[in-house]
Amino acid sequence: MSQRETKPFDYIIHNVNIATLANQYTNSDNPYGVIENGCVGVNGSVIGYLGAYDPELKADEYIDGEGQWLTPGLIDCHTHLVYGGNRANEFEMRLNGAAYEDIAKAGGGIISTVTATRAASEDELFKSAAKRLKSFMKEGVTTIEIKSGYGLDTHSEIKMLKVAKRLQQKFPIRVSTTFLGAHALPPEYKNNADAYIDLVCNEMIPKVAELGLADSVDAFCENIGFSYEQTERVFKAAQQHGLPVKLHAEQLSDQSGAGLAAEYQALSADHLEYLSEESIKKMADNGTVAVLLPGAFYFLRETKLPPLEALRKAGVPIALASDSNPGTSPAQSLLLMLNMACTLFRMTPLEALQGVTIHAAQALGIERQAGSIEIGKKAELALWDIEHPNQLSYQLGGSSLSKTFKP
Ligand code: DI6
Ligand code: FE
Repeated sequence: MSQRETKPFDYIIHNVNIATLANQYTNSDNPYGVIENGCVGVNGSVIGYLGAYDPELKADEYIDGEGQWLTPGLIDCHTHLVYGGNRANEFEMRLNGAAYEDIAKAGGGIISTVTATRAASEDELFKSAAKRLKSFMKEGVTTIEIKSGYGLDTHSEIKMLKVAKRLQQKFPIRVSTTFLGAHALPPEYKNNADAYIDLVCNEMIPKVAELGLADSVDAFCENIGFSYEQTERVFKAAQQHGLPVKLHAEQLSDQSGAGLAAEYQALSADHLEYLSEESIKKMADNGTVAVLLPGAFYFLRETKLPPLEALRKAGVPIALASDSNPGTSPAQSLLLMLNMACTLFRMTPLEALQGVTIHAAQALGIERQAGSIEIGKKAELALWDIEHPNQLSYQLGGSSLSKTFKP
């Protein structure tokens, strides 16, 4: 008590129901780890008190939660938020009969966004990404991962990552940056993918690491992306530069990419519709998070479901993300992804919420700071005008966010 009296909290949020999603508070009777009519005390940027309201608690500011619900701030752990142009025209093409792979092979798809991204200035990229970012923030997102991957030359990849860093400076949000140079083959390396991977490994990764522009390295392992061997070369280069890896894996076919990623202690393997039992086991053994992306599944009208039951059985943590990108998931809503994960994948509302909080934090390697409400973690919180947190998955559009707290 004496410590509290001498050093009051910066602020206290009281009269709130708290869905902590923290292991220490969850059990089978209380799966969301709820503290009813609870109170959170924050010092600096850190949660210093969590529990019942105690009139002895002193603070500079008292915030009345009016009986609303407090959750961890939401985390979108897989986005391509920064890019030039949009691909509404290709959306229309697909509705007139063309397949995603046909469009990619015809030089459209990712490459058309590469052309627009290369042509755009840093300011232009910032402006268009900021618009999308605001839309995510209106729904309680306090951490967002942003990948490069539409520059595909050293200068343009760095330009994208700098824009992502600038978004973090200009908005009250945590941005985790990912270098995705091995996203697609740029036109100047047509039929020479190995030479492009040389460039990624020998020039881009060292440069990005030296400039401190990336928190991790990703690749697109797919028959229209990069092979298993090429992906492994990217992982080795990342490892040499001390950067953790993650992977776009098994989105359109099984390339054993998720298993490879797990062998490199990847933070996450993402997409996973075509994931095999063998790779699931490797993910479970190595603590690699499965990131499911219902937006891309929906937008491509994919029919092969990710193996949810097998992932559950193996105890692989499952995260959910928007994959916000101009080609396969032009999403600007993370809450919508919760609903899609429930309706399309049959995830439960609890799993969906864990997927954008505690499991998403693990997918970004920030689980010691964010993802649940616990003493010692950062006060990155969202306050909702709802009757129960399951409503976040239930609602189809709209946002019940009252406020976010972000240091
Ligand atoms: N998989 C995807 O769904 C996106 N990237 C990837 O590797 C698609 C990116 C795009 O089409 O622009
Ligand atoms: Fe993606």
